[in-house]
Amino acid sequence: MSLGAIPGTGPATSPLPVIKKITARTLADLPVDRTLVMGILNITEDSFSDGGKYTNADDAISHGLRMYYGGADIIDVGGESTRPGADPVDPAEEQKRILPVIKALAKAGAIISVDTMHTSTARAALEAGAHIINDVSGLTHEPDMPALMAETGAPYVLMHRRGDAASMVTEASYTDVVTEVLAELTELRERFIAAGVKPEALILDPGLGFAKDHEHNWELLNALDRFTALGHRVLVGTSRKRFLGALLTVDGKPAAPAQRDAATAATSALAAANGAWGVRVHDVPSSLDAIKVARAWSAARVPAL
Ligand code: PMM
Repeated sequence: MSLGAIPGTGPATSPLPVIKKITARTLADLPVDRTLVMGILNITEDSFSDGGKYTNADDAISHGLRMYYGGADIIDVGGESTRPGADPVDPAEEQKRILPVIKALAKAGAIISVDTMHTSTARAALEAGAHIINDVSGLTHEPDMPALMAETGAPYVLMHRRGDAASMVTEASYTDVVTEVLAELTELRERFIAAGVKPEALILDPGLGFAKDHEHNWELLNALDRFTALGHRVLVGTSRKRFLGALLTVDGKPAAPAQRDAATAATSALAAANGAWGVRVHDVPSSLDAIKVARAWSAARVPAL
């Protein structure tokens, strides 16, 4: 799909000769009465679930628009795989992959987060129309990130991770994973606040699968209330991850990534019921439905006599 074919950005794509007016949305337009759904758009060769599917800009834009018009509140655009063992991507290459896609999606009115560990990419993405920076590095990568976020004031996802893509598997060692992840995130949060970032701009993420084994992920999910108690918005990323594949093992074989969406939707409903601000998912409609169910369920609560 070319840029001109995006509804509202060129001649009408419907039979009616009407040019739909797009008003650029802001974060203030996001719903506040339910958990938000962030649709994943990886423009990478090697992400574990969708690597290689959207490597050209037109395919990536089409998929981003599909998620946006399918109800995604935020589109999370990434140009570097974060899976264990992934090869690093040069920021110039990362920007070549993501900037045209960010510009097109922003023009269509989408709210965009950008999955990057690089300050130069974060800055360029915000200038291209992105709204949120989603940094999975746990500040292990570029120490200038707090200064950039203080300067721009943009919301920032502060995710917990130990080590880097090469070392994080061996760093998944904890005595009490919940207490240790909370303590490490709190320490990182203080570095952002000391640099001048407003607390309300910080979105915390326990970083499921990043230096965590399957049991760690379940324990962290079970303790979401301890993360929300820190007073920040909390984002949760379970989508299609290996711990769900392992849970769904049949005949000794873990379920393939594409067969993990129902389990992902179940975690979205539970995350919503436990106060998550957002869930980051590959399949938007199933998580959106699951969140609506969770919301209807808790809205019907009547005080006990
Ligand atoms: N997981 C992945 C990538 N980015 N960002 C946040 N904030 N939280 C996550 O859990 C997270 C992330 C890995 O999944 P992918 O390879 O399917 O994108």
